[in-house]
Amino acid sequence: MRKLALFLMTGMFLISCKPKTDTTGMIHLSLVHNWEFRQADTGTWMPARVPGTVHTDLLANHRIEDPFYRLNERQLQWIDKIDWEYRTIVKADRNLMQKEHIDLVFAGLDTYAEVYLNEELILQMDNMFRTWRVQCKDHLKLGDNLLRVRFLSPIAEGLKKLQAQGYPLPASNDQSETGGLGDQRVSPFVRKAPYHFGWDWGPRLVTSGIWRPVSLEAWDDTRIRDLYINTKNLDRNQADLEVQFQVLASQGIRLDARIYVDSVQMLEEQISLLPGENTIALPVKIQHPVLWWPNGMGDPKIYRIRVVLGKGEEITGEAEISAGLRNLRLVQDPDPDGSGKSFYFEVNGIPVFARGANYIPNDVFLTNVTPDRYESIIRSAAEANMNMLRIWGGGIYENDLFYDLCDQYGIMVWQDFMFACSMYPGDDAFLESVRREAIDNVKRLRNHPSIVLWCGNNEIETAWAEWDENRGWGWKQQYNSEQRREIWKAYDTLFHRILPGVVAAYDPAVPYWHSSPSAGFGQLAGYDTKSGDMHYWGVWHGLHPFSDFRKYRARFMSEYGFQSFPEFSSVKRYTLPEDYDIESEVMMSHQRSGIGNLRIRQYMEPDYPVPDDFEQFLYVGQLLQADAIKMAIECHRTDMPYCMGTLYWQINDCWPVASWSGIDYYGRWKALHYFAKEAFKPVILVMDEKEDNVRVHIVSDLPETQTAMLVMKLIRFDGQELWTDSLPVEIPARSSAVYFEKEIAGFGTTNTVMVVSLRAGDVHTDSGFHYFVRPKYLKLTNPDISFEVSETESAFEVTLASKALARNVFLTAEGFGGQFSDNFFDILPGDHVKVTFPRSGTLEEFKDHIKVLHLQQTM
Ligand code: BMA
Repeated sequence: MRKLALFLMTGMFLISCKPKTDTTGMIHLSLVHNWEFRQADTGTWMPARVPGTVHTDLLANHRIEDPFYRLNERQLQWIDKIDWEYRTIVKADRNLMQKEHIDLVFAGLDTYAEVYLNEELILQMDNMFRTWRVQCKDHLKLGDNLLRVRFLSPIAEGLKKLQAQGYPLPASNDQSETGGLGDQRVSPFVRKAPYHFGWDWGPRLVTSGIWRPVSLEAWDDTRIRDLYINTKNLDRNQADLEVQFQVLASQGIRLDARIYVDSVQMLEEQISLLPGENTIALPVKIQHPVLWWPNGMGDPKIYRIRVVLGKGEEITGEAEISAGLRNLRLVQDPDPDGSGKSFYFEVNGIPVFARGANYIPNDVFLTNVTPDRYESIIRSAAEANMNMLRIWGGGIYENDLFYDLCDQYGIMVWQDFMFACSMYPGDDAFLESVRREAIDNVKRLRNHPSIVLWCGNNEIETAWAEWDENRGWGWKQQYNSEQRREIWKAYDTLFHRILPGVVAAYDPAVPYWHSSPSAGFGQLAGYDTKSGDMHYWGVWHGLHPFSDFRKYRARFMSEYGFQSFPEFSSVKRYTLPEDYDIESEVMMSHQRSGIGNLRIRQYMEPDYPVPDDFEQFLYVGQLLQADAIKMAIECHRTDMPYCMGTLYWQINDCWPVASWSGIDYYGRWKALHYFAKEAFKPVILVMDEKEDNVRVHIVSDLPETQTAMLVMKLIRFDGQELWTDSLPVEIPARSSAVYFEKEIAGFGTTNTVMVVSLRAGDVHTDSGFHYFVRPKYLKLTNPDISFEVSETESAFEVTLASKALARNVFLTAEGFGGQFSDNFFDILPGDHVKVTFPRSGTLEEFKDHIKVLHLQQTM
């Protein structure tokens, strides 16, 4: 008790957060300050950050070492086995206490938590993905109030559930062994981000904590919630909207409702409220609406829509949201010959080829992801000409900011529900928890025009393979018939009833797809399906050659990938020089795919010289990955309109690791991201070889026909031009075709490159290089690269020149934040290439830190 009194006293001296009162008189009191934490019931209280996690608080208090450094993760496995507690003082002043209603709102608690207000238990939670709100006026007193949250070990709770189930459930990526749990995999039972339990690109760090903001909300008469814009009809001339919301009213009352669109009042109407919850729907028409468009198709217009309730001048309730107007369809039309079905998104009546990647959470410690990091990843996606990200089901339903940014940058979101690579329990409590979780998140996110699909899960349908005894990942065969029936029933209930039911009820304009990949209900996805979406892992897992990306066709390719390491300057941040070997214990611990290093070598050997030098090995590995994914993207795009989407695995990382990512944990673009930027341009040239010929394809995602000139050259590595030809071309809107073919014999050799460019008038729209042999057989000579640096107000400009052909020139400026506007590019002899880098420090310093690596050096 003495300790508590002391804490209450010291609490008074800590910075307190000022309550904010809005125009309606509603008080918002943010409770993210002055928290302390400790191991439950014992130990000393230490300062804590909210939102935060136990791990990050232990680190900040120097109780543990950096979890991402070398092998430290292994020492931290005790943290998830015990309980933790957090506390703060809530100061309730007269103003607050006079309010009729006071709610305590937790936007997210990870995961099993008991909340005590003045030592009375007021809330128990068991689902990280839900929002929790509890009326707490009866438990609050004027002055200081102790708010305490006790987090129960997610492992101890999970083990109880596993025991209750009586048999284990499959969870392929749960690294229970690392956690000291043997084969007891608890992740399917715990509604918590699945990747926290480990993945084939992630560590096992099972967090607890107050991971989203917490606040008090106090009001008197009315409170508006769940404001939702339901687009009834939308065309060029008019948008017919239904503005829906709930009003909680203390008493029966008549009020004026006003609706503003971008600050212009569009409607005023009297509404009658009954005491309690009221559902209101008001019609609003916008003349000549401005539509929301995906990146590259037009501006992503965002409207601000505000609802105000009141009487005369007095405002009693107010709510505002952002929304975008777009017509959306997932088109699955039967093919004319009846063999399959299309699978593409149509936005505002226009078919969209989806160009993008899969996305995982940006950190194992979610509260370390700053707004800048969110901005950086979404901007990187947009800069790389992407128009879609798939929020993969093993992570989280992202923060609002993520979707705001996707709305602004025109990035469509394929949103999985958080289920991946596991089967799940089917007891009533679990199913009800998931139903509530789905409602919370669909309601929270449904006004974002960027969300174009709700998808049940990642890879579970294909792993279980209910419709074919001999297919799947060998899961179902482990169970007796009764267990199998039980497990499938849970799956069927979750993904074919509960989740689609929630989407239909709360976000009817957005389609639901039950699993990725899937060929459709009752059919199995595989490499031979002509419907649905596909994950093609023949390249990588199946050791297929890169050229098989052309062979395995899909209507929509939602996953495929190839690994690489982060660049050397990134690797240095989590290793010591003695670890500089991809097989060292530390590097292996930052490589979670059992076959990862083997595969990289297996694919590198036939294509590239395999460098002994560690730094060069990392560099060549990145080129290999970039080649693979570039080829895949080109195959999928040239196969349009049969194929209408390509999303590679994966855009980002959640810690420093070898993985399939195109951007490493520290935000550095790998060769892949630069290559993807080129391959995702709206109009691209694709060169490939078929039988004895080299071919030039042009793919256009543009909405109108283009006329252009195709200029082609054959250049020897010493600069000699051996051949040239040009061809006027007309490129139809949204098309893919071959425009030129030439026999290779007597043309392409080991020391020549075919350079093709496309010019529309004076504008150079794309260019591409085609080499006729694998990189390791290229007869490269020392290109003798020279460079000059100049500066503008915001950037350094580096101009490079080379005497002979320079292949895959990789620039680094270690110690300088930011990245080069282009990298891993080729320089033709006699040509100049100019790249920029964000300016910081002096020009001289920057120049001294520039390092140039190119392929010939690895030979
Ligand atoms: C896909 C994903 C992830 C995995 C990746 C690489 O199947 O859905 O589960 O990390 O492959 O193996």
